[in-house]
Amino acid sequence: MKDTSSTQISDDLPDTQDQPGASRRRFLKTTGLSALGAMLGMTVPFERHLPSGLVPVALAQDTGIDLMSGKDGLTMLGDRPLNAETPPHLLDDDVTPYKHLFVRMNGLVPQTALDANAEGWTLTIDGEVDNPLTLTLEDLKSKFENVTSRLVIECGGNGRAFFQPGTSGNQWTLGAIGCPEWTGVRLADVLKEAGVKPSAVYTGHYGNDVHLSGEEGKDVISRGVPIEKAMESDAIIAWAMNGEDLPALHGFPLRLIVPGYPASVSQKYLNRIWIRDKEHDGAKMTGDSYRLPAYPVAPGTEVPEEDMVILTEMPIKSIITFPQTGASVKAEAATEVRGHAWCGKGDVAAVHISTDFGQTWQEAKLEPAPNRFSWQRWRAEVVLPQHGYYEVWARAVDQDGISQPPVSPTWNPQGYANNIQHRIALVAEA
Ligand SMILES: Nc1nc2c(c(=O)[nH]1)N[C@H]1C(S)=C(S)[C@@H](COP(=O)(O)O)O[C@H]1N2
Ligand SMILES: [Mo]
Repeated sequence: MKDTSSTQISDDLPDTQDQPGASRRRFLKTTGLSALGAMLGMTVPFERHLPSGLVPVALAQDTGIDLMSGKDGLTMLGDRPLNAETPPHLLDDDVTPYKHLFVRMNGLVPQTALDANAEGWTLTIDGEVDNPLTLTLEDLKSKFENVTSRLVIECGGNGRAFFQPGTSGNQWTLGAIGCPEWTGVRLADVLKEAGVKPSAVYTGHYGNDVHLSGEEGKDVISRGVPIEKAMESDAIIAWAMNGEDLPALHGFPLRLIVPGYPASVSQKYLNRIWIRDKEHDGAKMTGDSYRLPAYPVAPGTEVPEEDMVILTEMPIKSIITFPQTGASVKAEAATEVRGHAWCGKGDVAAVHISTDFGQTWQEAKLEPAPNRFSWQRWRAEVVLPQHGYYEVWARAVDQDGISQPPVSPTWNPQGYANNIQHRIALVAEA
């Protein structure tokens, strides 16, 4: 696995444009040195000695430290933008609490969110609709049925670290995933109120987070989904997570949750949904971003852009959340193993586990989902026959009989949708 300690690149492309060094250089080129002083609000006497490529600490939103203060046990992948994942054993809760929810920022947390200031916030629905809408939070809360559901968000790049050869972007292992409880209104209800025209093809989502370059009005990320997906009843426009206002890191005051798809479509800091008459072409919607080759390719292949297709449904997947990998258990005694399973198509069909490196499998007990697109709890009892080293492997199966591979699935240039089986180590004591 690659060294992740200095990962600062985007989850999207080897797009140097999004690296701090590049933005700093562009910043110097386009705005001149005195702008740095203006941004810091004071003169910078040794400005000429600031090495090119180094972002001044005061501008780096290294408030990363402060921003992470309510988080517990997450692994930092980078602080500009802020990215952190959760070790599997901290994802044991049925409903992921704030402290254990991964963070994926493509840009900087907007000031409105840092200040928890929703005053005057509106959500605009425009484009291919009969009645464009501009809704306040109050409008949303009062004019549409309120719904609460547990919905998985999983980064499209979760599992990227396991691909060989490695692909660029955040080296997520297993923990860019969570299943909090969201409260809001159905996206479909709001779109119906706006009156979607027959010409509608795609949604385009916008938020007010700040581009790493600091350039105003430059979109950080603007993705969308086919209009048919948006009109399903599962997607919600949420203002609360686990019964409280959305936290700054997770989209205050409003975000989309479009379950089943990579979480990049679940726009945080949501202020506009533009209904398009063609596939949306916003930031990180085109090129290689969140796209897979249309056909299987050999690892390391360069794939022409026109052969890349948008990643939609996330594959079947599971994690083992208990015991923690490396734990000691008693040989010849029943040991509980448990975790969660989820699938971009909806419900999971089954979970199997193995303690003999995949020679034999036993079926785990799988609980029904409280609602579609929640993850599902599974449990199994294993008996390890004698003292020694074991591994527990877990594999979930989807409604079509498709399961998780024991090694990374088909390689793709940006390292998306890796649903390799999760394995933990167990030591059985006599
Ligand atoms: N406005 C905005 N929305 C965004 C992003 C972002 O950078 N800005 N990142 C997306 C990506 S790539 C992911 S994986 C999820 C992460 O959600 P979380 O940080 O709440 O866990 O938010 C999505 N929505
Ligand atoms: Mo993501």
